Amino acid sequence: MALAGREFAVLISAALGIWVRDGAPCRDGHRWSKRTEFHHFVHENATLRDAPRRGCARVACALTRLWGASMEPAGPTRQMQSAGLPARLWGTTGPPERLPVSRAWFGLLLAMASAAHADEATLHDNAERIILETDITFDVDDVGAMAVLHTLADAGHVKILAVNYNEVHPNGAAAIDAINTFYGRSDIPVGVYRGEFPDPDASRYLDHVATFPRRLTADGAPDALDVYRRVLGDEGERSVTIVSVGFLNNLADLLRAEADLVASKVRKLVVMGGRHNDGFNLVRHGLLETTQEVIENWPTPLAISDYGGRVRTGATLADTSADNPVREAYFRWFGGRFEGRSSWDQVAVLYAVYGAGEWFKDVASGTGSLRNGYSWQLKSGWRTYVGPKRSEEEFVDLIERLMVEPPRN
Ligand SMILES: [Ca+2]
Repeated sequence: MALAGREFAVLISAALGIWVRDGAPCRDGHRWSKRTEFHHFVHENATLRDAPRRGCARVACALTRLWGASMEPAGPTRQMQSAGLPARLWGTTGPPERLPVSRAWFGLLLAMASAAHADEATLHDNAERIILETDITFDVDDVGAMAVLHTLADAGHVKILAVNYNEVHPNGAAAIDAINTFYGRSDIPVGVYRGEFPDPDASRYLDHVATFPRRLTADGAPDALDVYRRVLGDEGERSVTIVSVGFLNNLADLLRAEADLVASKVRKLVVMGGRHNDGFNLVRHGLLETTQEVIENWPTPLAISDYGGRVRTGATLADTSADNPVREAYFRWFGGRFEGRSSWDQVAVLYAVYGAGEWFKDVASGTGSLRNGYSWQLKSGWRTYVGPKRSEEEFVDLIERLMVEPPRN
């Protein structure tokens, strides 16, 4: 990279320093500073409020990462890539070292010359393609999981293909659609379960969230199986990750009807449920045998995730805007105040997007079991269990930030 010589870089830095001035407001409330928060600008590339600068930052981020791998193998860029997470997710571990200024400024120059905006489709080329299965009704961490997914979609790390609902509350699909709409994605398909479902749960928040702007009517959502057929049919071979943070009834229907479609299009399934003797997602509403059927026969790798009970998040939603349905859900769930709630579902979503790495490890020895005595052997690349690699405090910080980040658009 002889062209990115020091003198040239200093010259460009000076020019860009005038354009992207110190103190420019970022969406997360920070002020950008060339000296102290360069990483904040380049790698937290969706934070600047100003759209042209934000677009340039995204392109610069990609260029810097591309060059960073070859120019400085041991540098912080490599560390970020191995983590697989945006810099904002480093949380309480502190920011990484600042990037070499010459390299990063040179990236900015080319970004300005080539494009003012990064196209969303381009951002999604390498994004994890996710379908969320949620029982968003009783507990509120499903809402937090949706917020996390949307923020990661804003960062270009996720493409949300569909959200399917496996409970039967009449306002469940409407509330899901209201959350999607708040984040600017009212086009996401929402499918619902329409089979037998004994003892459905009441909800403290769905009726309230459903009053927020949305596209769907309360009973206008298609069957979840139809959504799976259509969405999976359009996707590439073994390209889709399904993350279930609720019951497995929709997935059992899918498996019975379209096993070949699952085997060909799904890459992995992540299930939020207890590894041993689960008492909620894997057993309630008469679904214990259904759960066994899915775990026994699912034709792709399947990971069980049950971490997050003491990772309490959502309290700082109080500081977000009143038009935020995620804020409303947590407010109603706590009976008119803001507190932190367990984050089982957000953790499962994070693992679904990033897999084993800086934050998680795959446990592939031992067993898992259900309350009916069925047990399965853990095996690398087939049936695994999600183990956390960071502290509860680090998970709280990470998830809290992702949940309160305002929508990009
Ligand atoms: Ca849930």
